[in-house]
Amino acid sequence: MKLYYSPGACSLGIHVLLEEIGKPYDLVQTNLRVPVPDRDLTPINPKSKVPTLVRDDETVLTEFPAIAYWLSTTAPDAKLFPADADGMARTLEALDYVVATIHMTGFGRLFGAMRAKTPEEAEPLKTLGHEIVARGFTRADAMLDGRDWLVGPYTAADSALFYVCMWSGNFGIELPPNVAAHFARMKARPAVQAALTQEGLA
Ligand SMILES: N[C@@H](CCC(=O)N[C@@H](CS)C(=O)NCC(=O)O)C(=O)O
Repeated sequence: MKLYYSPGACSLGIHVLLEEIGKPYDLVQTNLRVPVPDRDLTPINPKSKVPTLVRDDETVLTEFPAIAYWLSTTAPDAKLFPADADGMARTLEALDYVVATIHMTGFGRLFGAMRAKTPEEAEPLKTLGHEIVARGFTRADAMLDGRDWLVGPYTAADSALFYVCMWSGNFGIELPPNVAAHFARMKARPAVQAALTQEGLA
């Protein structure tokens, strides 16, 4: 197995899951600053995004929730998704909320603002991006009320929340208390420490 990643990008969440599983895998660092046609990732994944997982049979799997689900079903001992239908659905529900809403619609706008050519272009992206992220973290905070992990047991959804928490500091976003405590719990996990060290972020 081979994970294409960029240090500190959303691929960090999948990197954490690979460490939790503990099976051998290789890391291939890709530079997302290179324009898509010239990116070394483009021939492997035409979407040219990380995370990209190349499996042992050389087939390529993309999209965070799909990779997380496949990893969890092929490594059931790591218990990254609960085995029961409701637990599975709740994990996907939380995971997709983090990836599709907090990351893509919230932080996506904040990253877009960084690439904007004028302040007029950047400002509305920043305003709406901050609003969506704040709402997302508030929702995650409510989900974490009285529990350590998003859906009860530790799941793949927690690794997704971890990578958006990593980004919050870059944008001066203060995490609400339950999310901040979750972030601290994540950073204490050996799998997270290993992934951060390997990505040069420790
Ligand atoms: N929906 C995708 C999002 C992946 C994504 O947006 N990855 C970013 C890094 S965090 C990326 O590769 N961006 C490069 C680009 O858009 O050119 C997923 O779930 O994996």
